[in-house]
Amino acid sequence: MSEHAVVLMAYGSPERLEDVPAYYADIRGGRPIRPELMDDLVERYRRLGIDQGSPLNAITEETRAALEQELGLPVHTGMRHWQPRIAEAAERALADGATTVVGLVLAPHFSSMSIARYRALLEDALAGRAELRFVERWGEEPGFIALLSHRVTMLTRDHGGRHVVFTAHSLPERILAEGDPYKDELLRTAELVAAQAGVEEWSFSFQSESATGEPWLGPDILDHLAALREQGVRDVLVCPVGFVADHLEIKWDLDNEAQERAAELGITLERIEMPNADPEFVRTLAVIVRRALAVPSPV
Ligand code: FEC
Repeated sequence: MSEHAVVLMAYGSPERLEDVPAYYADIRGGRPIRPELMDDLVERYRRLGIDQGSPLNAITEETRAALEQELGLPVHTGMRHWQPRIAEAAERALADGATTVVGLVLAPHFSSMSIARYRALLEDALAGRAELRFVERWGEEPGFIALLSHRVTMLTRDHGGRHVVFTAHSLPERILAEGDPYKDELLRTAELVAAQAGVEEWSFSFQSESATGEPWLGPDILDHLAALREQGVRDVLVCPVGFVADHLEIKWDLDNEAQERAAELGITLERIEMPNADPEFVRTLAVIVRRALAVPSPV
């Protein structure tokens, strides 16, 4: 029994190819899916090798276990679009006797279309049965900035003139008119990492937009690489700031699609390793949780 618990939330990923239709239906929230888009998604997961397991789910479990050990508190995984669901994680925390639950999403930047949805799922599941301390954003967390800037430094210091492209998942452009802070928060993280890594040549682009028929935030990385090439850039380091783990959007959209486009353009493209379950990253997550619980971090 523990009065404090953490619900650690992530996007979630299908474990087998047969799960892809149900997973995609969950993402679409019941809205129809064109058959060619479903076929395309199944094919991407097949080429990702999902039948050997989903990297995202495995890394999330590794992170959960390490965070639990670091904090000495129960940490339960809740997936937004797969199992275990956020509601199951909330029930487990309550069954453990938690009266205060910290909600932490493995995505650093707030958006009404992202973090707010995780929050609503957790709030509904807890239904007032425990106090919720929800972490809405952590994109400026010093440990996170230090981890990314260290990785950027290691991959730029011997590469004079290397251009760093920071990336994050795109969202429909309409969020800007709604005053959503997502884009500003992403740019702030990029600025902080670039400053700490001493990088002067950098830019920001979005990735992984969906074919939903409305405009999404850009520039998309595939177009951005072409624009950079026109400016004479030949050597690019990609630093994703809106994701923290290896998953489809990294292993497919960057390591296959963007890599292929870069090769066509004659650009050398490398990316930093994702934080995944790196002990330094887990310590940063622990700092965030302890702050939410107002327990001082050990020095
Ligand atoms: O490895 C995996 O299996 C899962 C990878 C994955 C991550 C992820 C993160 C984010 N998404 C965000 C927003 C949207 C919006 C839509 C949307 C659609 C998809 C589809 C797949 C998918 N997302 Fe995702 N996202 C991941 C996977 N995402 C698969 C459906 C096929 C496709 O469009 O390619 C559009 C929904 C709609 O159609 O209505 C919007 C945001 C993030 C980053 C924050 C987070 O991790 O929660 C924002 C990982």
